[in-house]
Amino acid sequence: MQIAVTHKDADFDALSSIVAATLVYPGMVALCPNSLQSNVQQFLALHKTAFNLARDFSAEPASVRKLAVCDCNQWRQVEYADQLKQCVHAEINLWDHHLHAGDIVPSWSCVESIGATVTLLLRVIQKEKIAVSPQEATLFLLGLYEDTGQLSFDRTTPEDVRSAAFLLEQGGDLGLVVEFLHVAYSEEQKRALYRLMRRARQYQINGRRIGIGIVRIDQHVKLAMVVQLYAHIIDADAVFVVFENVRGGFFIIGRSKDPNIDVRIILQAFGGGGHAGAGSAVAGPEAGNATAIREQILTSLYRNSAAGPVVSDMMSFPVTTISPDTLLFDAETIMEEQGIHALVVEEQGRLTGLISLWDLQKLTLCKQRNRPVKAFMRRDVRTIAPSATVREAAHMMVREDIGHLPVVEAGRVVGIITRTDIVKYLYGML
Ligand SMILES: [Mn+2]
Repeated sequence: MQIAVTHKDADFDALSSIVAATLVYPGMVALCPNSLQSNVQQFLALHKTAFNLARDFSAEPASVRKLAVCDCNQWRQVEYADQLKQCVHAEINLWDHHLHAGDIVPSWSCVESIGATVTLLLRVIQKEKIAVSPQEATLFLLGLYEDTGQLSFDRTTPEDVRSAAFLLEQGGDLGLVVEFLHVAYSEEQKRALYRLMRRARQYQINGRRIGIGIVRIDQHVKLAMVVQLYAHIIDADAVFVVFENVRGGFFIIGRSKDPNIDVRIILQAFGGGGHAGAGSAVAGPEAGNATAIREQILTSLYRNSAAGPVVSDMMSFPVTTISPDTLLFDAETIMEEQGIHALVVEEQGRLTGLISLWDLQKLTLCKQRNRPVKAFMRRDVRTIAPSATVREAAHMMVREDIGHLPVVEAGRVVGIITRTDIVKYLYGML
């Protein structure tokens, strides 16, 4: 007897992984958890017979030779954990993309930082040329798309994307994938979202936009989707929502799309877990009140979200400056000679304007170039402090569509940061 198991409240990656395990290990049975996420449940209602799933654990524990544990590494997350632990003759193979150590001790494991657990199993399926039916391909695609945010999340790897291509070749149906990934929000979810939008506060922490909300709930609601949508609407780098139930318990959900904000580390303080990008924690009344939890999250965010490089690390220095009386013709010559695209205009050591090559190129008549810079320069120049993060500079440039930001400290221009610097930063070339 060989069994594939996964975590309770199974999502598509969990279900995909145990079904894929039955392909990788001939003779293995996938033990489907009783608790499934609602869209997984709807998908299975339609595809009940397409997969070889066992719905309850009926094997004699001593007869189990192999256990493939997929997409989780903690016994408390696995249904039938008590019976499974009695499978003393079973060799445990662990397939997972959660890197923190759990209490399930495998004799063999394939644990990697990758978008979806199913990608790890698909590696074997492709290598061994194991046949995949269109229904299986559709399910695997759902797992892959759900866990990678349709191949957009930070931890998505080139191999995840290649696996998606492979699954399409096997007849995976994108129409079904889209249908089951986007399930309609229930009335309760909508109410929770309205309440969250009204109550949540936004913070700027080390140049990042963080939303933190406290919401009281009086009934069972699938909250992860609500938090996801909230994060999307406010365009936050990270969000944390403390849900408080009538019995004084707390359910905290965190989401982050910033590689420097690790949700798992922040929620560990409340006994939670998950990924760097998504996690949750359940806390009892001993955690205090919701406001105290919010304060603790904020403290932890200030401490744990690395500020990243600052403007002074990458600004150009020294800055070539000209006076407002410099002729435009001369300004253009200076830029050409120095290979720069903008000049800072200063008068008695004070920033008074900025002129860019782009501005000059708009002047078509030659005689206009005999006029002083002050006739054409921009006077409403946005500046940034040397201690600001490069991220803040990037936001400002994108928001205001500007190519050059003079770096100003105590009223003096100490450097300049350009669009090219920002692009280099965004692409990690520094
Ligand atoms: Mn997963």
